[in-house]
Amino acid sequence: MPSTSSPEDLSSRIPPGQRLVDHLPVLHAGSVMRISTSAWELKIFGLVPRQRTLPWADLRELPAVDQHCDVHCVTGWTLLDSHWRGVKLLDVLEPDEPLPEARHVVIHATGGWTTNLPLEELLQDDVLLAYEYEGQPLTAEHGGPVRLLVPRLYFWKSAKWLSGIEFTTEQRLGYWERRGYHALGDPWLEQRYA
Ligand SMILES: Nc1nc2c(c(=O)[nH]1)N[C@H]1C(S)=C(S)[C@@H](COP(=O)(O)O)O[C@H]1N2
Ligand SMILES: [Mo]
Repeated sequence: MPSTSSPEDLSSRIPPGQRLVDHLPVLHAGSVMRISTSAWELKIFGLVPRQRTLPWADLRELPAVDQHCDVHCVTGWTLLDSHWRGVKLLDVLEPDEPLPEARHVVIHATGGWTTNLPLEELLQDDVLLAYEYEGQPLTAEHGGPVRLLVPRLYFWKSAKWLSGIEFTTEQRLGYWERRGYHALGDPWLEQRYA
């Protein structure tokens, strides 16, 4: 996307306390997970009518979209105009998913890492199951073959090596949230820590 923004426009896109970076850093707890597309699958479980798993081939049959967005890491860096391709979470869910009692979500990653968010944040139109970054298949370092992308919240909610989406009634804190990070994590409200 050609940038037509003036410096003034750019500063209005940088949340409080953030500084710009010019490329996407690699950042995660633990080691890089290496998962082949043939082994990748997404488990959809918890408060759903039927627990199910979505394999890579089925994900690729769903409509793909391109998305340009800014990402904001809680450690203070912001990357503007990142470009992703994948499937909207709203196109992955069946009409009867989740059950009406669901209020919260636990996102699971291969290796056991988790993050949590309120259901309404997951159901935003810009939440993506991303499998390409800047026109290339998403590398293992950046969470490939498939990661979650939740652009409205701090980037730690965008789980790399996405393996499961679990719907719950009560909020269940994830890996960083149990260690003091904010349960929601809105960068514009600077919700870094609980
Ligand atoms: N599975 C998993 N996903 C994760 C993390 C992690 O530790 N494990 N770290 C998060 C954090 S804090 C950030 S900033 C981004 C970094 O993504 P990147 O390495 O592609 O820049 O991944 C997020 N997703
Ligand atoms: Mo982060």
